[in-house]
Amino acid sequence: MKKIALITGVTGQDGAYLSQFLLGKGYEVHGLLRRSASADVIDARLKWLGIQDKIHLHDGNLTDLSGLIRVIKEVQPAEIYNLAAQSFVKSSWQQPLLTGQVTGIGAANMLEATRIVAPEARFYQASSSEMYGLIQEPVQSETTPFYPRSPYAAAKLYAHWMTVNYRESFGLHASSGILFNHESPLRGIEFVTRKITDGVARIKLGLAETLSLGNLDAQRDWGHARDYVQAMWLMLQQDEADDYVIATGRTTAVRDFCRMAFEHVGLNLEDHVRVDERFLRPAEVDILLGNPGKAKDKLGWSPETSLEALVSEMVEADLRRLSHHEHL
Ligand code: NAP
Ligand code: G4F
Repeated sequence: MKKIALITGVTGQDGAYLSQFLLGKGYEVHGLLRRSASADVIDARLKWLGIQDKIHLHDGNLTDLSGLIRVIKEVQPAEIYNLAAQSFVKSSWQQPLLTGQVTGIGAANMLEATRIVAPEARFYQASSSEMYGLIQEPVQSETTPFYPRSPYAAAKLYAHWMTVNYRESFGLHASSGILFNHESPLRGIEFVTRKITDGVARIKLGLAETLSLGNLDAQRDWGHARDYVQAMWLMLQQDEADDYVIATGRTTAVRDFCRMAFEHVGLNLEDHVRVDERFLRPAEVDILLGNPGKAKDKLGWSPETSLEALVSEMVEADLRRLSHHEHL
């Protein structure tokens, strides 16, 4: 009998890599798909990985509890990965209530649907290092106090505590992964790493001359999404549910990520990068740096991809994509 997994956010970066990983482990993978008028492009990431025909897709939306109950009832999953969210921090100031409804209440809907229909299922919540916000300790771990700095982070914090609460109140096997930034060639183009690697590829190919960015001094602990989805799975294989920081333990400024990407194609960032205040945020998270010690000790997890390898994989993928007019 194949183990059955249900993934919300299956069309996103992590959903695609997690699907690929679970298929490799012999799982039957089901995904929640929100209806879109652009149905032809919505599964672009699954197509990019060549797995679109192997996933069972179900119509549903995180804001629609009755639909979630229906899908969980139909699928009867052993493992549920709640990855769906309005995940772009900058947009959360423009759409604070929608972000709360999807990223916060949406997670509560998933927990509630699980409790009602599949209380034996193991549940993963995609928590975020953004919850640390205005950092209270120089290196953040599972015991560092939170200080959210955006509507997105506040919504994630609610979802995080609801996950802890459902574990403690109802005995759900519900774990929360506090993931630091993770990137890949499948990262959305609006996030800074992919914006940079796409911009560098365009400049290299003569399709653009400049790249406009916001705060170049912000620092992030960047890993590879392919490594991070393995940690999600490992959390659900433990006897006891728990919360884990997933990070590399190395932090890098946006400026230095950018420099590495330009140097990869033999160009200088100073010749091409412009600072545009449209990309600044009302409140910034200046620096994030995670301590993945607990994940290493208890899950046996460590990141495998260096930042250098990540930058080079992303730039090469964007060069290829633009040269072959591929959509993503
Ligand atoms: P992503 O690429 O933005 O994917 C988000 C997914 O959520 C997409 O599949 C999207 O569907 C879906 N979604 C959005 N609103 C929905 C709704 N109302 N109902 C159902 N589905 C909805 O995000 P990601 O980078 O893969 O991240 C996965 C999760 O981890 C997110 O919860 C994110 O907040 C969290 N996280 C990410 C990072 C990171 O560095 N990547 C770090 C910490 C936590 P469409 O394709 O239709 O838009
Ligand atoms: O790539 P970002 O948009 O990611 P951010 O805000 O750190 O959020 C991501 O990671 C979180 C985990 O910590 C996730 F929870 C969340 O869902 C998302 O995946 O921005 C990174 C940094 C910021 O400090 C931003 O101000 O880059 C800075 N930045 C500078 N110029 C820019 C730009 N960010 C974007 N998106 N675009 C710019 O032009």
